[in-house]
Amino acid sequence: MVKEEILNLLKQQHGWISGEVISQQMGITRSAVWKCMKALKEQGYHIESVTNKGYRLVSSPDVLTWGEIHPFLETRMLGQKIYTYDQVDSTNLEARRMAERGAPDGSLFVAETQNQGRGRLGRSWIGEPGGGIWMSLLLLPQVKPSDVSQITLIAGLAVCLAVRQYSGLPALIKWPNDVLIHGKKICGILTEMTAEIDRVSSLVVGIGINVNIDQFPATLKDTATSLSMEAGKQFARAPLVASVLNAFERHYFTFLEQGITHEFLTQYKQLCATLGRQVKVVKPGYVQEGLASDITLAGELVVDTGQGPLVVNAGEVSVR
Ligand code: BT5
Repeated sequence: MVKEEILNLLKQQHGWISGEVISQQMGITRSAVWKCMKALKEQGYHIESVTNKGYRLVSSPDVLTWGEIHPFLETRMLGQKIYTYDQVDSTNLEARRMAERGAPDGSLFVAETQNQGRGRLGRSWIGEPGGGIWMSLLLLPQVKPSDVSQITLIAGLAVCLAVRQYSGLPALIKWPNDVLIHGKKICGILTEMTAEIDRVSSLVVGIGINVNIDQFPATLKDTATSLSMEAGKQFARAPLVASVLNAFERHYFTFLEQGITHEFLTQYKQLCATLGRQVKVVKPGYVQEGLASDITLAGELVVDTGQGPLVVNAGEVSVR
């Protein structure tokens, strides 16, 4: 924590700050200051130190720590507690484990590498170390299990808005919550809950965003993309994490008070690439084709099949 506070001081200073001043402000010895600077340098911070001048922060590494994410956060709850990992099996699994150990509402779990990254329906999520944002949010809302599909829509819109604002790229949502750029997947979301019959006990929203990845394995190269491939440049990840959380919290708090609003749905539909497209609905033992024509306030997709509208809230939809 002392290290984080020293980092904050360096960031606020925008220039030289003496070891003497830091040690007085923090109430620690000069040698403790030196040790913290050494640890920050080892983490990748470029800090100059000159006798009689002190210390100066030259540049920060692209790390997803509290110190890098927090300055960009405008939230009251989301990300107020951040758990960071170099490596974890899956941030969703870790969030669930930590929920059982009392992690607070809104906690963020973020890892540089997942060795068991998970998609929906037992599929896997592939993400190279440090190439993206692999994170999960723990939410403890007082809602019914049937409300969870709406929170899933909020997550999709939040990522879409954040990616657009941060990168200027034309991100769109594939219902319910994949985010695509030029038809290729840049983000996948896995929402998992533990619930009793009529009440959600905890909800984990796992979000994977491909940021600085320049090559995908052959199996994904036609369907996946990253911000760096689309924009031709690298992006710092921490501000994007914060933008997603900022957008998520705005819509999430409104949802907890009012449910899904017409304003939300209008914005969602404007950014939804699935509407107006021919889709195939695949459920166990059942395949139907039709035109995706609307999204309901409950978050379901309406598909016109020619034999009346089909309302889809689970199962799989693929755009033809
Ligand atoms: C998803 O599932 O898209 C949800 C992915 C959620 C990942 C995050 S990362 C942080 C958190 N912790 C986890 O363990 N998971 C969450 P689904 O719609 O089932 O899509 C999975 C499919 O997407 C795979 O079968 C691949 O075809 C494809 N895929 C895998 N990795 C990808 C990537 N990096 N980019 C784009 N597509 C990918």
